Amino acid sequence: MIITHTYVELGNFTVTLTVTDDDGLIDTVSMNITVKNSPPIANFTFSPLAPVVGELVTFNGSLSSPEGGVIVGYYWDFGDGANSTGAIVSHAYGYSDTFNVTLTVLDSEGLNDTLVKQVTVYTRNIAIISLTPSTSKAYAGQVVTISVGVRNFGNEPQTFNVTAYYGGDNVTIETKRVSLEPFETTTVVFNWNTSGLVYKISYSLKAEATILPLETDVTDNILVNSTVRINLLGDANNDGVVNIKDATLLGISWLAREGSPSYNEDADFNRDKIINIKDATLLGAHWGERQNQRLWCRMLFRGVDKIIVFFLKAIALFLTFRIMACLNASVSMCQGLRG
Ligand SMILES: [Ca+2]
Ligand SMILES: [Ca+2]
Ligand SMILES: [Ca+2]
Ligand SMILES: [Ca+2]
Repeated sequence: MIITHTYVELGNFTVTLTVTDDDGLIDTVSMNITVKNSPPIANFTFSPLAPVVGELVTFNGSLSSPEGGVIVGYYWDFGDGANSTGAIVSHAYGYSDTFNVTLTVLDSEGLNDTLVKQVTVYTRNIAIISLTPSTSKAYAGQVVTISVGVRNFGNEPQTFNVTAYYGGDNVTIETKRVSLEPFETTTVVFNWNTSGLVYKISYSLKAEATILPLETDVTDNILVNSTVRINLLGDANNDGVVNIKDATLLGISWLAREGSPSYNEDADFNRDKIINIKDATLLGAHWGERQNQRLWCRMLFRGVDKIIVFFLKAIALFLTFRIMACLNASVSMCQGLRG
């Protein structure tokens, strides 16, 4: 037969078992037992399991067991010099490291227990570290490549967007998805088509990485750097007009390749690193163009051209008729004289 009994007081007790059989015979056995307090068992969980710097971590010690009595105190040491009390507490770490978190529980019987767990706190920080265009002077229509250096300064992998912009109004060039391992650096290349941009204006370039939740440093996610000036195609001396001066510069650098002393990048209109007939053709195609020349102005000039040509043709036609009339008259006069 099995029975249970709960002692309500501490101390030494003698337990006696007496058994009687069906012949009426009896036997007895005694044992001493000591009733004493049991220490509590400390236990806790924390969330999130992989926190980042600045993130609030919740520690829950209510899983601890008093093993007799009740728990009357929870004492926390977060491992970074900070402390707290209470069954459920929160703490944010100010830097990245692996911390020993200690929970000590005290029960109503005056006994205690301690448990240590390690919490690794991560840094979340990505940054744009460089921004370099392929040229500082581009002809409208030229594709400028922009190399953007991106680094993960954090110790956890990250995937995020990087966008390149131009101009004060932040016109988007391209957005690209980037994945980086901890402390990895990469270069992202953007292609900027400058077609339709206004001449003689310097456009600033900007690259921006999306801000991650709880990112440590957000100021380094944006980099504004470098300006690219848009020039008039054919304007080798950058004076805003395509004329004989530009043709002269082209002639001076004729057949020069990049690296040679006579090579002039500004006369290499197609940017193929050699100055030749292709550049001369481009210069010819834009001959006479002016920077900032308004469209109505160009139309007007073209209109005036046509009117002048019309008048010249009319004058030529008139003179032709006059000459023919004169010739006819001369012929008639000669025939009259012969007659
Ligand atoms: Ca206890
Ligand atoms: Ca950052
Ligand atoms: Ca010029
Ligand atoms: Ca060329």
